[in-house]
Amino acid sequence: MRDRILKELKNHMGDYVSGEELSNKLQVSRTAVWKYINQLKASGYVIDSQTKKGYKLLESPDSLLPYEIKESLNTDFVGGEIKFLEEVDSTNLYAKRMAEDGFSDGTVIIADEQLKGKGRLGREWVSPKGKGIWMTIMLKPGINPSHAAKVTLLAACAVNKAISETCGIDTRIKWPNDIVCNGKKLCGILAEMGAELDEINYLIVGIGINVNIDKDEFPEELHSIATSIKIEKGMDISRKTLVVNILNNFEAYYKTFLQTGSIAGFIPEYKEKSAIIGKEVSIISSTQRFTGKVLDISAEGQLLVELEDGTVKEIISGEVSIRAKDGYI
Ligand code: BT5
Repeated sequence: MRDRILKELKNHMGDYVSGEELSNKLQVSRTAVWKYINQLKASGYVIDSQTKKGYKLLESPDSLLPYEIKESLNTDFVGGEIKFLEEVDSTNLYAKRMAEDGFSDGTVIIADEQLKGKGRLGREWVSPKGKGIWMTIMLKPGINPSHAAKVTLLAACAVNKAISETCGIDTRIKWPNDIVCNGKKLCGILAEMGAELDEINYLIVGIGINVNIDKDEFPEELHSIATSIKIEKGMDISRKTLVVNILNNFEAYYKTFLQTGSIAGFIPEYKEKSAIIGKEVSIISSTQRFTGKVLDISAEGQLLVELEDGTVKEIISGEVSIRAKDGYI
């Protein structure tokens, strides 16, 4: 309902719309209209209220309310349903709970703040209020679980393209799931699934992007490894525009993957934007740490690393963390 009221206010941009008209059109009481108007004000919308005239929208914030996003979206099914939460533990956890009850393919969960944002392997993802894009795309790909990791790679490609096109900064992909800028992490992607042995029931792709975070707003321990679009660009960026471009790009890439059953077509772009090809890296798995030189990324998305003894090791997405020998990357 909040979304429908926002839509009406935008349709009457520059004019007042009376509480009575809203209440008749949307079939809710005038008290309910007043309540939703107050919610919009609390989210940063500047709305003038006059007893005789009604409500007039004066200013919109950089809000991620579904209506704001849908208005500019150009997709068939990604973002067909959007759930916006002011606050959540984690959009991935929320999506998993929601998946149990069924969902439509392409549903997007977006939160303004995450209290327990998740990284890989139980790590934490810092997600301050109103400063980033913390969102999860819920999918029903009907593919074998062994192909799930490919969706992380195609998501990284799509998000990387959206960030550099929208913000005009040179971002790179650090295999498999990070987007970095000037050697620091700007975005992390966490894909998780619920599956039978031979088929995925649901695949959720969590995307975390540091958008308008200032340096001193990161916790101390992230100062040397994290950055934001604002830090790199030197100005605030519209989260809404970026979300729209990500969803548009993601759907295009994902459809190609479903049609061809392969990510081979994206690998040249992925490699061109890679932050690590040709670099000496440390590879850290749960059981060991070794160093090597990144030679290539295969058509299937595996990392090919030449070890010090000259042997070439194929690494599958998800099993390791990578650091440059002398820093983050
Ligand atoms: C990731 O994990 O990079 C995946 C992050 C996915 C976050 C999204 S937000 C929406 C959705 N809902 C969730 O709950 N999660 C997803 P990993 O590669 O494990 O990196 C985690 C590490 O990055 C942490 O241990 C920190 O060192 C660092 N880190 C934490 N918060 C960060 C931030 N905001 N920016 C940069 N680095 C961060």
